[in-house]
Amino acid sequence: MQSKPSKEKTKDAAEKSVESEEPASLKLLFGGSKIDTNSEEESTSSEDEEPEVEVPADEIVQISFVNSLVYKLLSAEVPVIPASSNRRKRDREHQLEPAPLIEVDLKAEEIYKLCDHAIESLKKQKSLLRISNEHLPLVVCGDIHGQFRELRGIFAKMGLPYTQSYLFLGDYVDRGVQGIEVALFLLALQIKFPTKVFLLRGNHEDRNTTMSYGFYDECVNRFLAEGTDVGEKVFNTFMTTFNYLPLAALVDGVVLCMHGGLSPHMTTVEDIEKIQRPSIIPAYGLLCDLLWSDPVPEEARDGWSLSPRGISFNFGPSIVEEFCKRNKLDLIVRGHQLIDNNGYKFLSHGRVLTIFTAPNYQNQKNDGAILRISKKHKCRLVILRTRRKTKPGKAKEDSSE
Ligand SMILES: [Mn+2]
Repeated sequence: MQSKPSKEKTKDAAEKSVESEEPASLKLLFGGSKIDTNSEEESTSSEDEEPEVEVPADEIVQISFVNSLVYKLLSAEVPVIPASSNRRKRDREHQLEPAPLIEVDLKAEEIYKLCDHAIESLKKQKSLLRISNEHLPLVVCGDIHGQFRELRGIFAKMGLPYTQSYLFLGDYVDRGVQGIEVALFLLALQIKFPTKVFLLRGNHEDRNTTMSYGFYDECVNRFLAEGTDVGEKVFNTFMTTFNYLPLAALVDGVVLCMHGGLSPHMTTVEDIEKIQRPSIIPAYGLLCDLLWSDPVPEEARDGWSLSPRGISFNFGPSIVEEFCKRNKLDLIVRGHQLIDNNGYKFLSHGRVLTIFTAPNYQNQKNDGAILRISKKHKCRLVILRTRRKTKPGKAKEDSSE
C-alpha cells in the first residue's frame, strides 16, 4: 500500500470547484451523453489513473421523485461571496467569513418519501459492505457535518457518482448548518446509484448525539412555520433511517473502513456482519466501538484504554498490528477526529489513516482531506485547503468529533 499526498492545492479549492460546476455535469446523472466534466488540472494526468467507466444503466435505480430531488439539490445556486475591500487583511489574519447557505426549497413530505426509499435501499445491504475491485477507484470521505456547500464541491472536484464510486464514513449531520441537505443528498444518491455510493454510519447518526449537537434544532427551526411537530417528525424520520446505515466497509479485502475504529469485541471482520440492523447505537459493545473508538499515537499507552470521550475505547499500535495480521488487512481508514493540518494523519506505523473532510469546520480554519484508492490499491490524498499553510508549530492540537 503506497500513499502519497497530492500536490498542494490552491486555497479555497473546494469552493472554487463548486463555482466551476457546469450545468452540463447534470446531464451525466440523467442519461445524457458522456461529457468530460473534470476541469481540474491535477486530477487525470497521473499515469496510474484508470479511465472513467460509466455505471451500467441496469445498476441505476430510476425513480422520478428521487431523480428530481437529486436534480434540485445538485442545481441549487451557489451564492456569490461579495468581494470585500479588506480581503488582504483577512487573508493575512487567516480569517474566513462563513460561507453563505445554498438555499434549497425542501418540503417535509419530500423528506418522508425520500427516507422511505432510503430504508428500502439500505435494507438490501449488509452491516459490513464488501466493496470489490470492480468498484475501484473509490473516493473515501470522512466527516462532512452539515457542510453541504463543501459536499457539492467534492462531487464537482472528484466526479459525479455516474462514473466515480464513493464511500462516506459517516457524521453527515450536526455542527454544520445544512445537515438536512447533506443527509438527503447522500441518501438520494445512494438510492439512485446503489453500486456507486456507499454510506456508513457515524456516531452523529444517532438520536442522543443529534439532540445535543445541532441537527434536532436544525430540523425544528427549518419547519417552524408549519408547527414544531413537523420539524420533530422530520427529525424522527431521519433517526429511523439512520438506524439502517451499514457500519463498516471492506475494500477489495484489504482496506477496512469505519467511522471510529476497532473494538475489543471484534476478532475478525466477519463479526461486523453479525450485527443486526436496524439498531440504535448502544452505550457499549461492537457497534458502539466501531462508531466511537479512537487510535492513539505510538508514544501513548499501547493496548486498550478507556476513551477520554467517556464512551468506548482508545487502541494502540499493537492492537492494530494484531488485528491487521489476523484479518490480512493493509490499512484501516476512519474519520471521527478533526485533523488540523492537511486533514489526514497516519498512526500505528502507517496502518491507520484518519481523514476529516469538512474544511474550515466550525470556522477552525482546518484543511479537509479525501482519500482515493486506485484499482491497484494506490492511495492518493486530496487536500481541501481553507487557507495558506500555517507555519510549523502553529498547528492546533487535533480534537475529537
Ligand atoms: Mn464522529
